[in-house]
Amino acid sequence: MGRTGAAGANPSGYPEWVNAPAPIVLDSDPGIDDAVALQYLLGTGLWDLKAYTSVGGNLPAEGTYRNARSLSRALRIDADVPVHRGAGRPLSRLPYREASAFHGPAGLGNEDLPDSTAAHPTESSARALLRLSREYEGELTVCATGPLTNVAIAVLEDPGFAHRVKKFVFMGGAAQVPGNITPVAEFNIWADPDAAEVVLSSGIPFTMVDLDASHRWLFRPADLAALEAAGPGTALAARLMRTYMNAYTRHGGDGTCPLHDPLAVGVCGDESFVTAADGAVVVECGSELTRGQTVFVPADARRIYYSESPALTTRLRTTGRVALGPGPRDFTKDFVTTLPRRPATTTR
Ligand SMILES: [Ca+2]
Repeated sequence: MGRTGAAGANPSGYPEWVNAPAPIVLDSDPGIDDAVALQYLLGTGLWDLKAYTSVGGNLPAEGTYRNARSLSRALRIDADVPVHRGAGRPLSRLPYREASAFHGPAGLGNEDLPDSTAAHPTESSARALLRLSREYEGELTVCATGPLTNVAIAVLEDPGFAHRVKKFVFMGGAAQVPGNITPVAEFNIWADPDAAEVVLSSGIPFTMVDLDASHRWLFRPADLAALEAAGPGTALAARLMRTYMNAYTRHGGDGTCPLHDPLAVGVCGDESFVTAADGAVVVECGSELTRGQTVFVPADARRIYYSESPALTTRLRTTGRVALGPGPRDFTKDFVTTLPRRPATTTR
């Protein structure tokens, strides 16, 4: 499978292999910000996208699969990158509740994009993740921008998955700030908290790109104007972002919107878009009141918290990187300048 990043001359002068795009899977529930996250990923030129695995979340699984296929066509990767159908429901909860208030009735604003003509793979999203973790053992980055159901199924089916993945970056959770679906829970984690706990206790080398960081990298009217001025290749992204900004405004926003899912993709390549710390994240699965809350326990605080609980003391040894705010590198600027490098087409 060929590289899917931006092609062209290597300006660094280094041999091609020095900057060879690295294997990645994007696991996603498109979704407006998932859609622009895919375009951003392709625009960076950093990645060789091995599969686009869909998962239910913003819509039921059939809807996100359909949207993932049409986005792969719009970005002209459908001949090279397989799109897989994801889990139909959370691990042990009622079906996903759609988020049409933010993403529009079919998940992509008012767009009606044509379907890809690619064959439908029989392999599920979780199976594709498992296979690719073996084919690219120690090299594969997995980026998740929806509920963690597919990733959890992969872990449950083969716990070795967690140790074959080089890096797992996901958009979800709220470490030290309020939630966005309940006072304490972020949507992706709330949608399937049991899956999130399976993944975050698995030993997978994770980075949590949470609301602490994503609510700080905002997309503003001037950024929308820049996308609109960048030509037909970003017209789809501009329409989607306009819809998304309007939804945030209707829900009490100030005319800006966060770049949740693109930020997770950005952090796959460069952690300096966020400020992060080491620590454990434990997901609340037992309570209806605090369902999906992500309790962040800093690595250097583990000795003082929960010392009376052997089970929690053991659980807290499983740590990763947790975003606590924006980093020194300007993500919004990188997002706006990167998207035009990978034009999308909406023609039938
Ligand atoms: Ca998403």
